[in-house]
Amino acid sequence: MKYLLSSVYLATFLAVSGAEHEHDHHADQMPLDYVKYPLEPLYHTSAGEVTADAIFSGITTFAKLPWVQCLTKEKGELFDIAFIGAPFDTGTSYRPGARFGPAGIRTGSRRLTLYGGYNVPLESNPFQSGLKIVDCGDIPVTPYDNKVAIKQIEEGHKALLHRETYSPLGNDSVTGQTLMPLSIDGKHHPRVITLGGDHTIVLPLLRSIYSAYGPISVIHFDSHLDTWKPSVFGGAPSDVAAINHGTYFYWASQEGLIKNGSSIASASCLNTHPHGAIRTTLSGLEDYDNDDDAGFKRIEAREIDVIGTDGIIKKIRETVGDAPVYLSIDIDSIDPAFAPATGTPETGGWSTREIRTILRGLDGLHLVGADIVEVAPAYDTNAELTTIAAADVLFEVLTVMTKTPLGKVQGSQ
Ligand SMILES: [Mn+2]
Repeated sequence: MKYLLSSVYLATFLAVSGAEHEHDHHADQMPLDYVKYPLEPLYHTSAGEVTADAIFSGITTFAKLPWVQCLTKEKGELFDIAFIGAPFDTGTSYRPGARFGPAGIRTGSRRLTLYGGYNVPLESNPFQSGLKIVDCGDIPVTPYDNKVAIKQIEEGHKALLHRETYSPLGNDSVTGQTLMPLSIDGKHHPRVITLGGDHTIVLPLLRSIYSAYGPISVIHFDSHLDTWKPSVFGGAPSDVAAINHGTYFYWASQEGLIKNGSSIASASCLNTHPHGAIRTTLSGLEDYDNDDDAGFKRIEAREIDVIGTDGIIKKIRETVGDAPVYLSIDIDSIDPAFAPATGTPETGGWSTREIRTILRGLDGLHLVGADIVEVAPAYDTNAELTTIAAADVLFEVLTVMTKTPLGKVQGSQ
């Protein structure tokens, strides 16, 4: 824990002094702080034997990253990428249990750094990227009142998003020109990866994202549309019921948090949000009109049989273009054979191999933030299939994020 303490001290000192951050110690702040490798432990017995304080022992954080209490006593701690849990599941329509998702995903992630964390296909180690990556624990979320919970999630996310980054944005790797932030407030924001939680949490997350980036494009992996009108999807009883895990994108669209589209013919180019792995039943085809209005472009799960992962990646990239983009992954996009522990499982989905390939295909995009949702560990197998799948999916997301700085060269789009 030696380094952790010194970094807290350093951050506090810099915050007080207002000095520019020095980053020549980046090599030291890789997240494998107290568990560098299983055979390189910090603890030695009196006989000089080593005890592997690693992977299957010790307190569990995402990928064994340093735990920083970002929302409470370490509010001054800076980071570049933060994992945060949102343990909320009172917006589910079928099987509840995603409130235990953050804890489950962390358990599934323990082995990510066993061999050091180098991502072979992406030729990069996200844990040695030089960025400071931490696990901020969970946002406190009430299980008794959705209205309050949704506000808590928004405020918790905003508190992280509007913190100064640990590292400067830097220069373009090709031209050497200074990079400019992609935000509308002109600031360089850290990136937050949220561990859900049911999918309802994306409404408050997008409210937070909007506060920094304005109306955003979204890449959404899910077996379901989640743009349903509340009147269609369980929202009739009350205003609280109207915001749930099948309607949050409807509200995000209504509130202008995401770029809106149009179902009018020939205007499909306006639809900037690719949905991948869609295979839900519908109340009727009018659900698709509604989905179009919210700006989504559907990529059905079964299309992979014809166009393959390359074709899926191409469709996603053509839809979203170069715009800054938010990524939301419902674990139910993956087939229940690979990820059974979820609220509304649908057969006929993608394999873990396929979705990981597709996520690596987002390399180079400007991901401003991401989440994985609907992991409900109570329905998992003893082999922890789902939580491991969720963690591995986030490993790809994290690698893509660390490879591409969140900036643009002045004058470019
Ligand atoms: Mn969903």
